[in-house]
Amino acid sequence: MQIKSIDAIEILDSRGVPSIHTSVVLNSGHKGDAMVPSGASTGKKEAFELRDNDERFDGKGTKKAIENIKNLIQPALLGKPIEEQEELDQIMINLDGTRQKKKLGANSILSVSLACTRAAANAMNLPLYDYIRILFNSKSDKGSTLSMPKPMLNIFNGGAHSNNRIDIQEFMIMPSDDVSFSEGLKNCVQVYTSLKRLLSSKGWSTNVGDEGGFAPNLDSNEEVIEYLIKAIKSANFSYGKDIFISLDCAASEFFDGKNYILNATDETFSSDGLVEYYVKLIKKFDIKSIEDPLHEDDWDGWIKLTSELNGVQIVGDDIFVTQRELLKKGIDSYAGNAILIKPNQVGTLTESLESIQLAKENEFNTIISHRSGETEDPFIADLAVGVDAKQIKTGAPSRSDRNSKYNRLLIIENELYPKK
Ligand code: 2PG
Ligand code: MG
Repeated sequence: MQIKSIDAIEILDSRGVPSIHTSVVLNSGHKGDAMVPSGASTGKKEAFELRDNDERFDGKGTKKAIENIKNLIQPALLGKPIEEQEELDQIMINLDGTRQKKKLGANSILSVSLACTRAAANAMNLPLYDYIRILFNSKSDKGSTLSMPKPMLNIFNGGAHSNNRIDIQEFMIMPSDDVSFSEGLKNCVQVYTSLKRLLSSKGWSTNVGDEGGFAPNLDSNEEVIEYLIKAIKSANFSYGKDIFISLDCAASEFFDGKNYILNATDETFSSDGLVEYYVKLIKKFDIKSIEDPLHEDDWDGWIKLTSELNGVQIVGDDIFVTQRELLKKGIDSYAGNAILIKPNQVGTLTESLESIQLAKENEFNTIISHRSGETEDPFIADLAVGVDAKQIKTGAPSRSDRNSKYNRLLIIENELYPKK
């Protein structure tokens, strides 16, 4: 089956910022579409998001990116076989020709890449997650079986995702491995509701940040964690047994070029000082996973923290930006032990799958992730299941841009393990 036409329009993401919806039509009549997300705390080496930089939408329009899809990508892909995801992605990579996909824009390329994946799955009458599994296994010795991921729910938003003074960007809860996806999600929703009640009873606002988590102006990172633990307990769960806490510090956002500045508590740390701060914090509160604890170029700090924390998941987001070469450097230098996978940081499905393969070959954990600016497209839910990622991070259980992923996972779980 071959590509007959590709069309794209400008749509809006969850922050009201323009994004792209792309649809691919095959000569068989089958179709596939995709929408792409956008980050706020972005890594410097991420693939490039092409924006119009004109008077519309504060310069954030996507008309140029859409023109590129119609006038440059479409002619290059017309008539190409849809089953050849790698070849399709490679054609776009070559057509762009730049390291960060600056010519066509990674937003254009990714929307076509993912729409092609969906069109192929539809044409083969396969669920998207199953088609992704086939693609993934065709290139990997480490074959994937389908599995439901453990959700990481960001129920308190700080940093660049809110306007409070809290420096750590994401305070997440995770259910235990012993329960099913739906049971774990239900338990986390109960904690989310219990946190809302608790904050409200203390007179705090329960308005939410970009990823659906609460965002009141608490005094410190520690105070947020204490609230989370209280919420877990008052929902009748055992902290450290039923529900765990993980953090995304997004430390590049509070690094001033020399030091790390925690605004909420008015503290300044060197890299070594921040490592010490984390070691204490993680031990005190039994934190299970920490993402971007140090800024993306602070490799020495990353290596130090990784060597000091045994048994804690240390996740690279801005430092690896879903790119193989950076992940390879992390693996070789013992910087971190897990990678966050965001397809729009690299720009094609094929390159995302390659990074996941490299992670798996080296026993790095893989967490599939949303962006803070999302759409209702649940592609990452199928991706997490198809590559057997074990973990997915997609915000609080609130707002449909986040719940579209959780809901898709509930549907997939019911397909894979139907309830009698
Ligand atoms: C992150 C993400 C998603 P953003 O840092 O992990 O939670 O945020 O999309 O703003 O980079
Ligand atoms: Mg992050």
